[in-house]
Amino acid sequence: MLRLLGLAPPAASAHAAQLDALTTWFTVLLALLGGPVIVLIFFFAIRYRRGKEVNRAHPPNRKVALEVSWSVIPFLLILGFFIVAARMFYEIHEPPAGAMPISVVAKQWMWKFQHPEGQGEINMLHVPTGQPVRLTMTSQDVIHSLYIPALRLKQDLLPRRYTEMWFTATKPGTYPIRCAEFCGTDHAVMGGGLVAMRPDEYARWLSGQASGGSLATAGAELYRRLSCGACHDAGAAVAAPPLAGLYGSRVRLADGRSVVADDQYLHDAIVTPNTQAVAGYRTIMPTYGGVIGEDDVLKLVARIRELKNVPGGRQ
Ligand code: HEC
Ligand SMILES: [Cu+2]
Repeated sequence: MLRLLGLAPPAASAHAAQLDALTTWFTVLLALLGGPVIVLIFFFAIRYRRGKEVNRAHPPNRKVALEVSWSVIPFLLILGFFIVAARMFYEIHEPPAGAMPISVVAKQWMWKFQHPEGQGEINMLHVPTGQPVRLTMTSQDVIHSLYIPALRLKQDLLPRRYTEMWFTATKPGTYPIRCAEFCGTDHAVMGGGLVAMRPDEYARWLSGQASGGSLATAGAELYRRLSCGACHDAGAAVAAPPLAGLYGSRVRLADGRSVVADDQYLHDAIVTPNTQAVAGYRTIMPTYGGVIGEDDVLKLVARIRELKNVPGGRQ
């Protein structure tokens, strides 16, 4: 209905359609509940205005059942909406297993998208329809916010933090992408497009794009170039924890905390190692924060994630 009235952008995901329905019906409910009150305010204001000859006696007139009903029924109706809305909220924060991972790095003033097979894009994001897509996002500089109105989705991208967002595009087409967080001089032109394509077209598009190998392959290459192995490989002269089997395991830190090695942990271990040194090691790992960009960190993280199942790794 919102779309028919021209009040909403096109809806290109199941979530968008659901959210529009929720908004529409909630508006209808509020109009039904609030409308009579407003009408009565005007009615009484005019009927009982000063100087008007009218019966102002106000005999007590209690109808308990009526009073209870007009409190309880709206309460239950609104509670129903709350439950539906809360379920949708959780759904959009739980990417399904097997969603296609795409990484996003924002910087003043562009979006860099990286497909799992390594194809990179600037400002345009091509995705297949009918396939859940999970975006892992971070920022190279200030806070940005990835806003795709046609998906009714918006999520901030924070420097040094990974945030996530997922969707399944349902309708092929090109939809605008905007930055929804003021981020500097050219914020207004920081945008782009989401191109939803039929899966066969997407496959054709993808195979026509240059790829430097998957993220993890690029990460392995970086690992070599930055000589991480000089400390971390078996038999290195320096004592550093082995990275095989690290992802998803529990790590005991020098300050006594015990944390799970997830993407964010690996990110921080590389960018600011001294904030979370591993127990039992000297803090000699170089800080890579100012040395490599967030897109390179994502590659290293992808590589270390891949080392999860290497035999002989830690538990
Ligand atoms: C000079 C030696 C050295 C180099 C080079 C080095 N590291 Fe480290 N790294 C360490 C040491 C020592 C630790 C454990 C102490 C700490 O956490 O600071 C560590 C910890 C880590 C951890 C956390 C490990 C765990 O068990 O939780 C990760 C992940 C990591 N390094 C990744 C890398 C990557 C990726 C590179 C290359 C970009 C790299 N390191 C380069 C010495 C090094
Ligand atoms: Cu921005």
